[in-house]
Amino acid sequence: MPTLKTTVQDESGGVTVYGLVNKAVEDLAHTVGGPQMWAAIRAQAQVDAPTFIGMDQYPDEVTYRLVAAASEVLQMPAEQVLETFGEHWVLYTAQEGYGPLLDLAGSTLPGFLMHLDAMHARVALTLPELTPPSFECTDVTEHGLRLHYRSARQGLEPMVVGLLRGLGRRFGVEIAVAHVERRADGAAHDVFSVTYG
Ligand code: 1MF
Repeated sequence: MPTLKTTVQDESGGVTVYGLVNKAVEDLAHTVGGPQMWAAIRAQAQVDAPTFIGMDQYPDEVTYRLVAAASEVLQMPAEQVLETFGEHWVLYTAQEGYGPLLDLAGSTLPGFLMHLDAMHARVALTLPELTPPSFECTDVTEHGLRLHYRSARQGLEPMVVGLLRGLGRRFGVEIAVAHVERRADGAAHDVFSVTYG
């Protein structure tokens, strides 16, 4: 018998995400418009719980609903919500006790990006249900690299742009990002050309 839960899981491809991600969305809503903004987004997304537990897992579908709701409430494209969220994630996790984890991954933008898969592997040791994306760097020079993004999740490419902007701020470098190959257009995976300096 199809319960609500199975329906939700079917729609999200069975993928779940740690509540920390939804808490970061909540934190961003508070930053942008205070508790009223979060209440409006939560209502639009039909999320009943007032908040999330960081170490609990939720269907991805809840997060996608929050992004769609934020897009409605803020009258801004979902792509822009995702990009803003990616940038906020870097700031938020640094504030929420994951600064040392981020420090460990590297002290320069290219160094950090080259260690991202190792960082996720480290997190996954204690959080086996983590579904981390993979970020592979090729064509690395002093001024740029190609970032190959592979994920079990779909539609989050704008978030990668935001993550890169957040990292640019973290490391105090100017960055430019171009999305040069798209899985949505039939490419094997998404590729970003990143320049920095
Ligand atoms: O599957 C997951 O639950 C999951 C959660 C977060 C998978 C990945 C991530 C992090 N990632 C989000 C975008 C994913 C897009 C995709 O799936 O295609 C961002 C990765 C990232 C990129 C650039 C710079 C920093 C990044 O992340 C740093 C990071 C990654 C994971 C955590 C913290 C910082 C993390 C820590 C604890 C977690 C979950 C994730 O769970 C908790 C939380 C509280 C208590 C116990 C466990």
